[in-house]
Amino acid sequence: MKKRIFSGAQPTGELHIGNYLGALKNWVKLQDEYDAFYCIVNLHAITVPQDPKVLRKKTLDLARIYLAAGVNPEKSTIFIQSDVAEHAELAWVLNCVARMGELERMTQFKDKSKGNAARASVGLFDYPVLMVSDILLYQTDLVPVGQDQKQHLELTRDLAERFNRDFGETFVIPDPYIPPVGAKILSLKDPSKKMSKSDENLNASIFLLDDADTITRKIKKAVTDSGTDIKFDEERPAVTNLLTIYQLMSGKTSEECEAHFEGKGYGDFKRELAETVVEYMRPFQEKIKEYDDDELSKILKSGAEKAREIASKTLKDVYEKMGIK
Ligand code: ATP
Ligand code: LTN
Repeated sequence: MKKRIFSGAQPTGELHIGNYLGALKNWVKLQDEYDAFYCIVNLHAITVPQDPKVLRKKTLDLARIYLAAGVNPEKSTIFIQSDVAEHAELAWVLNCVARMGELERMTQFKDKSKGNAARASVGLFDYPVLMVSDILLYQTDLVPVGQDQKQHLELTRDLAERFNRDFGETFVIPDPYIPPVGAKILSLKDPSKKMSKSDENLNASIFLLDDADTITRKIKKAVTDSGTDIKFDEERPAVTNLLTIYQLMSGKTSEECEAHFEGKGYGDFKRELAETVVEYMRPFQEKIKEYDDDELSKILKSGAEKAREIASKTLKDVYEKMGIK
């Protein structure tokens, strides 16, 4: 029996190369070896206000992005979170297992509520519990995510262990899969922050659908550090970030990257980086046009059926163990 993977992304904003290098790329790589479930987490999206029309469109667009990135519906199950009601049901149960103090420590909530918890939705506070439910419903072994989700994975393990202890063996305890390189691609404008979909500065991120001129312009305007060497160096996060993008997209080792740019200036480096990013994204950008709405609906419908089969078994077991059913 293959081990199982679960991961998801929110159908909000525009996906950027951070989402791709930190998560999606690994989803594609791991789908051969694992029984993979990739979810479009639209119930997570509404933890902050969304325009209903835009949300509906973005949900289908994100399915198209998964497919164009190389997630193969013959190998992996692709589905929309709200099509499987068990996600919300298990979240309620786990709300009764999670503790306020645990959720209060979540740094994503602190960031996304901008320190003003009183004005944030209860859903935003509870966001991690829904994520825990996504993962545990499928008896997941491995969760490929970027660095920013590490704390949520720790919570997942804690809640699973607590439930198993209190009610008997029920959930598999999942491991995070955080890639050694690319787990935190930084903003092109401020290397103290990660590249983020919700960044107001559109020049801080390279979006998956940016055209060649836009990519080239954004890289040209990206901030750099003092000094001129093009080397990996923790003290020089901006250049290290650009080199990391180059490394992942060129397929070279870090030593090869440094050797390649030895003696060259930022101008040459940025020009070559832009060409590399444009070429790397080209097949994805061509493929995304291939899927029409009918084909997508079929894939998502059969994905939801497959997901529901597993999710309903887990929820039934949970309810029986708790004396609900
Ligand atoms: P935002 O960029 O607004 O914080 P998000 O992280 O909520 O968006 P999702 O679409 O839910 O976006 O994330 C999808 C995946 O991309 C997650 O696994 C997340 O860890 C990963 N990811 C997000 N930003 C980065 C980044 N800058 N570098 C690497 N991985 C990232
Ligand atoms: N919180 C994640 C998205 C997400 C997720 C999941 C990732 C929701 N449920 C389950 C992995 C597994 C984020 O990236 N913002």
